[in-house]
Amino acid sequence: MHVRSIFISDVHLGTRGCQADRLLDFLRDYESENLFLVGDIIDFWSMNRGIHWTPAQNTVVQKILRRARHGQRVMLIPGNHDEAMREYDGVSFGDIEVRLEHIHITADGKRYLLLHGDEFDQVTRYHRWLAVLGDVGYNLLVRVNATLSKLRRLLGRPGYWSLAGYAKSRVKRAVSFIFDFEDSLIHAVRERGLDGVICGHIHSAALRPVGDVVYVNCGDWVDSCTAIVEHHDGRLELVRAWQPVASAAALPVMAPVAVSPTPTFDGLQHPGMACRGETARL
Ligand SMILES: [Mn+2]
Repeated sequence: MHVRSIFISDVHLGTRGCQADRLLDFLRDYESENLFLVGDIIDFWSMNRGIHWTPAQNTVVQKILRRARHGQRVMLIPGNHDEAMREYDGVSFGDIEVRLEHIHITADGKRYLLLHGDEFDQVTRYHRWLAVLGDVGYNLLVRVNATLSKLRRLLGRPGYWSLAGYAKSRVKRAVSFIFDFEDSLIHAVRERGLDGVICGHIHSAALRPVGDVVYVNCGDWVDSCTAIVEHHDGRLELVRAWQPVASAAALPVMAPVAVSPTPTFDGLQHPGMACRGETARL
């Protein structure tokens, strides 16, 4: 299919979670005039801790470079996981433009603010250490908790500490975290008199009118495998390249969490599932 623009974010190349094969399928299916990479494309944060780079991930990079070489407009808007690129605002690398943000005008004349969005995430903005901690892993927390429980028993402390209960409270906080994020972006585009925002960061795809503006989130290629496309008439569409198997979908973990597009709480019946740390990276 040929579309006017493709918007993707949060590919997290260099991590085990990156679904490069799915992305390749998607890129094979969709040709476009514009390709906007809306942040966290290469995950330098996690590569500091070890690189997981597959042939498919290589191919993703090659395909993107190839598109740029063949006259498609390719723009990279750095996110927080590839923030090293932020120093190069306005610079073009070969055929790829780097911009901190950009205003995209759709074929029907609507003006959308393009940005990754982490600057609207109060956790990564003001508590970087907390975001990094959350990123390093909930698994560790779970292990610590197991040890603590043993200690509690050894010390004969009464009471039961429920991991499921704890996880549920985290989910509530995660959901309100997403609302806060969306609210502040909606507020920002309204203030700037734009028609909408296209962002990423929270790994929760959306395409939703909110009053007079449109909130659009590209989602991610770690869990939900989603992209936004703009058709030749300017209409935006949320494309789901792959539907994850029901409740095996991402469970929210530490504060800055990944929540599947429509958060389902079923998995919380099984506390063990909350140990999946792989999808907990924003
Ligand atoms: Mn991010």
